[in-house]
Amino acid sequence: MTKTILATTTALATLWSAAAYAEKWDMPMAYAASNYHSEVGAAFASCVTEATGGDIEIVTHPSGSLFPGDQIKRAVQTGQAPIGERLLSAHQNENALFGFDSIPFLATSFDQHAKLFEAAKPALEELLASQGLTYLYSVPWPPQGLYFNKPVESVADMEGVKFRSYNNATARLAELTGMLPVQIEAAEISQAFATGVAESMISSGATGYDRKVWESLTHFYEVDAWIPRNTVFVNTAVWEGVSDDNKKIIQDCADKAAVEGEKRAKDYTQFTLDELAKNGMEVGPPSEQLAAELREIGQTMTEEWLEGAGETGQKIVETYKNSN
Ligand code: PCA
Repeated sequence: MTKTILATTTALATLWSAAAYAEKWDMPMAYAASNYHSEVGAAFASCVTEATGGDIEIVTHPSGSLFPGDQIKRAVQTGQAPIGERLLSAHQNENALFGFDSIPFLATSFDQHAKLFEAAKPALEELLASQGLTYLYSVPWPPQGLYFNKPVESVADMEGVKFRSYNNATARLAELTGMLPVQIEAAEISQAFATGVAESMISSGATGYDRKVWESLTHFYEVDAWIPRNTVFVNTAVWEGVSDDNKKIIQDCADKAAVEGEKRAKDYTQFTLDELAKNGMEVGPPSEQLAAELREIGQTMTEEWLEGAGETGQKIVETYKNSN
């Protein structure tokens, strides 16, 4: 009898202490569950849950189901969610540095982009830290091209077109080409195109594929304007409460996710462009005229960014250029 009571008490105590230390981290993500960003996030979550022995269980919520994309950063900053993934270039209004990955024609291949990211990473981590966020990992999107519901040979053809934007650079691009920008999260774009709220966008083949945009759009021009990233960050106060051992485990899982994510981005690029074509879209390079006109607009946007990002921004671009 005494033995049973003792055993039960010990079991309860063990359970109790396990419960006291086990934490569940809900992780909001903005993009389709089938997209590689979300799959890599889910693998990262399992990695952490398993390797911490359940001390920290991360549960991902893709498709903007917990918080829509434009609320994720604030949710993590305010502790409503401990961790999350966000396209940081959408927060360029807070600080121009967040837009380092959306400067037209600065880094248009994955290799160039990796060097640009390398140059920007320390400043980005510092900026996040100043906002109470700790950087964990980030993953690139494929190169950005232009989608339309008609053939477009020049910037003049873009006049008055309703354009779906996802960050400051995309909105500015619309303004400079005479289009009408409307900011819409990726989770909402199929509907926006179907109802005519938007008729065009700049994005990757990946997002066009994820959202089956061939149901409304007809042309994809491989402009390769830039390569933006999604970043996973954790609330710094939450992070400080994590044991050193678990911090190391989480960082290792994050490092793996970054490597896997980049590989998946590369694999997904051609696959999704092929799928757009298979589903009836015209996929190809822009006309020479369109490419030249876009380059000129890109020049203006680059100058504007450099002005906004000040010395830190200039240093990033300089370091990047020297690394090529
Ligand atoms: N897809 C995301 C951002 C960049 C991309 O390729 C989107 O369109 O929202």
